[in-house]
Amino acid sequence: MTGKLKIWVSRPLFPDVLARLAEHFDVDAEAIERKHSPEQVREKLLGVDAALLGLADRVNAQTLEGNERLRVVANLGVGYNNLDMPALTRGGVLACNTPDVLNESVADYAWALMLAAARRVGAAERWLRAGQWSGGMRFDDWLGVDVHGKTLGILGMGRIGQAIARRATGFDMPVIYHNRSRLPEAVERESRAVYVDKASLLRQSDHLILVLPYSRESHHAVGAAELGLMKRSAVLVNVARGGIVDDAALAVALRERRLAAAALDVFEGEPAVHPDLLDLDNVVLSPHIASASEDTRRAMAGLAADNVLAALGFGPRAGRPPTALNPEVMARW
Ligand code: 8YV
Repeated sequence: MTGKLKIWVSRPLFPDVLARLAEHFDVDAEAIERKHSPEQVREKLLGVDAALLGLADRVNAQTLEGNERLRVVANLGVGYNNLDMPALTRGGVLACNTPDVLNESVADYAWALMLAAARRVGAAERWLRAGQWSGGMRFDDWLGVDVHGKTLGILGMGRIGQAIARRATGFDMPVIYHNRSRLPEAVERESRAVYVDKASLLRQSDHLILVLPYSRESHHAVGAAELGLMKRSAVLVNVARGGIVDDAALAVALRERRLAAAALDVFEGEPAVHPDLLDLDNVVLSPHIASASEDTRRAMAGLAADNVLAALGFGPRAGRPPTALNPEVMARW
């Protein structure tokens, strides 16, 4: 026992962030990316004071069982549906996430996916790489769906949704949104977004981007019935969480051309992808990388480290972790 606090970092991370942590902690950092079972998470957490976690690592009553030592878990992400907040709060464990620093990059990527799906970028590239262009191309081949001038719908209008909406100005797109609660008028004005009920959003959107948090209530928020309300020419984009879309129902709608195209960055049960989606050419698939720009991933890792260090009394913000979800637990330490 060195007397130093211990931290588990469950995903490979930037060396300079690990070095910062190592000034105050014994760092147990995973060198390779892998999925941990609940038993492995429990075992790791038993031996540490803090953890920096990937979103695949679930922390709940089971993984906290018998743990008297753990003080802080910091998620490498804004979403924290992997954390059972009541269980953490009961156990006196502080939870932190990385809001805001990723808003603009995730919004950029949502647009990238929307444009790629609408204009068939992935399928066209696969066709070209397969050497098929040499056989010629008809004037009416590769027809996609326009983006400019169409109605952009956003389901879930938090800070990322608002960043997505702001980008619509340059594309001359009216924006409609649905959210659990309506935004204050000033925010609506700034985002140029008009509130509609969910059914109207589904019916009127030419391009619909999902960016709502995952919860029991948002599970399969877009399933067969909701897809049935959408235009046949519509494009659906999910940068939120797998499980918000019923991927099996989506595959059927795409195969039957009841929806023009989709783009998914997240999947129910990822890294597994529903096999029916893999067979389709009118869906763009990407491996949960909406926040993965150099600057943003560095900012996320830095913020997660800031939270842990501050929570445990180090650095300029000692005692005041910048983005804690349940700061009230610190009074019980
Ligand atoms: C992931 C995300 O954190 O922030 C979130 O909630 O889903 C992403 O930014 C990131 O892809 C690492 O898994």
